[in-house]
Formats: sequence, C-alpha cells, structure tokens
Amino acid sequence: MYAYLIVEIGGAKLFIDNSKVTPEVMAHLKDAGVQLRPYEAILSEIESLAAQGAQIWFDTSSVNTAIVNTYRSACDKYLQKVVRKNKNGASEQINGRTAGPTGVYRVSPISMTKAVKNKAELEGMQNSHLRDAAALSQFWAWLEEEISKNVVLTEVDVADKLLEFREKQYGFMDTSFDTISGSGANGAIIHYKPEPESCSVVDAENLFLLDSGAQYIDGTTDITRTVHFGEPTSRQKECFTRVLQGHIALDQAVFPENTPGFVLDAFARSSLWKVGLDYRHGTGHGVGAALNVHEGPQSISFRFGNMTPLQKGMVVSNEPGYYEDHSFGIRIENLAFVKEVNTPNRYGGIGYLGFEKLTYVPIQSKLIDLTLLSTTEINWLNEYHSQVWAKVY
Ligand SMILES: [Mn+2]
Repeated sequence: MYAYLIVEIGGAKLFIDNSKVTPEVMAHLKDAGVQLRPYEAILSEIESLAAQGAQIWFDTSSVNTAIVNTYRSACDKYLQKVVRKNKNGASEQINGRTAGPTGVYRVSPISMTKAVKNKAELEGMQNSHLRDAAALSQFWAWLEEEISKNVVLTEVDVADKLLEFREKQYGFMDTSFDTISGSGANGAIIHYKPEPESCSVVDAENLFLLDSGAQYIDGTTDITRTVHFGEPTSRQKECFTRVLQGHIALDQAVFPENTPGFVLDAFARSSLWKVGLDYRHGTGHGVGAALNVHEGPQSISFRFGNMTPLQKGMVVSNEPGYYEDHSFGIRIENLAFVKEVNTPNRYGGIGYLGFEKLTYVPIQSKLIDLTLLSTTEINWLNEYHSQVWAKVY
C-alpha cells in the first residue's frame, strides 16, 4: 500500500486508505501505539503541526513537493503571527519568539539503522540461505534430469516446481519477488515475468536464466543462476565467463570504510568493458526482511549518485549480467554481507571492509571458458564449490 507516516515522541500516525487495513492489522497497529488517519488528511495534519510551531524532519529520499510546500507556507503563516516588524523594519518578538520552524531535510536515520543488520539478523540470513540452497540444489537436479528425458517444461512450470521445493523448507513464507524464469531471448528481458499462455519452453538448446528468491521467517534470499542443458556457444561461454569474473572481482573486493557502493560497481564490469560489453542495470542492492528484497539506502550502482557508505552488517546483492537482445541473457547473483577485513595496514587509521557470502549454490562450470580465467579466479570457484559441498546438505 501507499501511505504516509508521522513518527512523534510517544506514538505515530499512519495516513492510509482504511480499506487496505484488515481488522487484524488494525489491532496490531493500535497495540503498537499507531493511530490511523485518512490518506488525504496528511496535508492538513502537516499544516496543523506547523501552526503549533513543530519542527518536522522530512526524509528526503521519499518526501513529496506537496508536503514540503504545505509545511513551508504554514511555517510562514506561523512566523507572521509570532513576529511583526517594528517602525525601523526590525523584527520584534511576540511571545518571546523571533524564528519559527524551518524543517529538517535529510535522509531518515531509520533507514540506515535498518540496513545495518545485527548478529541475530545475520544469523537468520545465513541459516535461511542454507535451507534455500538445499531447495535449489534439489530443484536444479530435478530440472537437469527432466530435460535429459526430453520432458517438455515451460518457464512457468519450472518456476512452479521451484516453489514446491522451497515450500518444503522450514520457515518458508512466500517468494520474495515474482520469479524471473527466462529461456533464450526471454533471458535478455531484465524484469521478464513468464505468463502461462505465452511463455517459452526450457530446453537443451537455449541458455536459461532463473532469478528467484524466498522469504523465510528468519531471512530473505535472492539468487540468479544461468545454465545451459546442452552445448553453449563459444560466444555464450565468453560472455558468461566475463560476468563471472565481475562477480568474483566484486566478491573479493577490499575497500576502506566509508566507501559508497558505486565505487565498487566498476569492479563487476571491468572484464566486460575490456571487450566493449556492459549491462543496463545496477550491480547490487540492499536486502531486508519480509517483502523488502530491495532495501536502501545502500546500493552498488553508478546511477543516481548514491553516496551512502557501505557499512559492516549491511546485506547486498552481487549480480552482474550480460544481455544480448533477442538472443540470451546471463546473470550470476549471490547475496553477501559487509564485514571487517584484517589488512596488514590500516592507512588513514581506518578499518577496511569486504564481503562474506550468504548464497551457496553451484555455478555451472560448463559455461566457463577456462582460458579466460586466472589461477586466482579458478581457485575462487573451486573454493566456493567446496564450501557449497560442505555447507549444503
Ligand atoms: Mn537481486
């Protein structure tokens, strides 16, 4: 739903269309000290707060112009009431005040606090990722088997079956977003959603991209794997390998505290850029709990000039890709969290940070052109797969 929220000392007011709130939710909000108000009452509430001289902190990442304009003109009226000019043109106090409220315009401090996960939240993320990995391993084994038997499966059939495997895992609540199940050319459509009447078949002739996630009671997953059940072309292998190199480079990045995510974006693109390739989406987003698979304020993207520093405890996705229009799509996505790294130096007297993986699901080695990989990259992949083997059962 769309809503406005005003948080005050001792309570909060939620401005929302009443028909969207079930009696159960209403009771819960009441217990939490949240009062409900009609959605359209927000502006009159802002006016009345300004008339009382209230200072309001507006979250600049989401506040709209109507609210700010309403507040500012109400503040002007308030000032006219409490301050008048004397004969010499100087302001004269009334009721001991010379200045009214002006508002605070900054990103909400709540979003940063929420983005930095505590120990229990991180443990929940780790545990739920291992259960999700078990479901995915069963799913991929099933799919490979079916395709080898020439069973005809559509993109929707495959997404439905994946849901069945996930539903068997402890704490499963729902998918964390609509599954992107794209075979061949459909894989090149970044936010593709297959429909039963029109979707393609998943077969041994095409690359298959599957971006999916689950909401568990203790964590949220978001993972993309791209596979080929037949013989990939050398073009597909080269592109896949360059995407993998970007994924590895970001996963292995070590960077000083206070580094904004966009600085790391180029790490994930470098191998593609070398041959004049790129992808038209960000490299990573924050991940939160329950229906919040895309959570700010941090991101790993060159877009929007996001200066939010990556901080210890933040969860982010690492998802470089490559899309050849009308042909195929590739994306390799894991989630990771930001942790402190022990470096031999601490230049500038500050700490250095890196990533700890959350996702443990195999990456298809058939799609790799080994001649492009360095020994370090090969070791990364072998080490990753041995961790998958050890952790997921
Ligand atoms: Mn994602």
